[in-house]
Amino acid sequence: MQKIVVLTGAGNSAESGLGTFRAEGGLWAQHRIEDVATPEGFARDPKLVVDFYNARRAQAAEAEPNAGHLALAKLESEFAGDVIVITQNVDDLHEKAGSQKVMHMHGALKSALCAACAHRWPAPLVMAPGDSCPACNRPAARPDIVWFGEMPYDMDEIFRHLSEADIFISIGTSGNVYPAAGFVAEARSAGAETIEFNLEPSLVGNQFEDIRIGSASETLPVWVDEILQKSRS
Ligand code: BV8
Repeated sequence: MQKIVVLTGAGNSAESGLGTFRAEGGLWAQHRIEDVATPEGFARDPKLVVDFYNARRAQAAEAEPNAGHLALAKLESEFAGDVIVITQNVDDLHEKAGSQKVMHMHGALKSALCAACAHRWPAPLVMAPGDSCPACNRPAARPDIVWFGEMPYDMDEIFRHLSEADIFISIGTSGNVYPAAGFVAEARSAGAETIEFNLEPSLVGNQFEDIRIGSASETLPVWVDEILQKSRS
């Protein structure tokens, strides 16, 4: 059974109105990474961090999936083999588009995490520092987001998928952040065909066999139809 492994980044959600990180005026331009996406930043100023994610949670709640998300959902439902989406994004646009097999390696805005007992529950739209955990009652609730220096989720399962990939595609990510930026090397060593979809080559663009330049909402639907056509012939 053919397996397609998909990695998505902020560029996949850009056309749904959600800011990317490194474009000028992007999320990191308004805040320093160290202040809003590290455990140290959270310890230093929990309100700044919780409010940063409250704003993004509210924005994501209003956002609609774009043609790129819908193409990936169509691929999963119509492709004869297996399609796994591994996303660096913390929005739920893949799920809103109908994708079922989605792995949020950097966490999710819709989830809350207890720093004391590791319980997870659906995050309220607005979180506040010191919210108590519904399981252990301690005031240790935090956004269920993987910050810099923290271990991304489900890495063992992700590396297994990469070792089994026949095709690996990476969409809308700049290749700045590891371990996600290292996935193409893993997939290549497993013999997968590798394709990057971006407005411009990423920092690891030279590791891909093929690159489709353009907006994901345009390049992805074209590629998905090609793949579905090929798998039917
Ligand atoms: C870990 C959640 C190990 C937060 C995120 C040196 C010092 C310290 C650390 C490190 C270091 N070197 C490496 C590291 C590790 C560090 C890292 O990689 N740092 C970088 C900055 C150098 N990584 C980590 O810390 C990771 N953990 O390594 O743990 C470990 C080992 C043992 C024990 C414990 C731990 C954890 C990283 C996760 C951080 N959290 N997100 C949040 O969302 O607020 S990362 C954050 O940036 C996003 O989640 C996203 O994943 C990531 C990358 O951003 P992109 O998605 O690529 O977005 P970007 O804006 O950069 O690019 C957008 C792209 O889209 C562009 O290429 C653009 O051209 C394209 N585009 C735009 N529009 C479109 C488009 N493409 C197509 N169509 C369009 N329309």
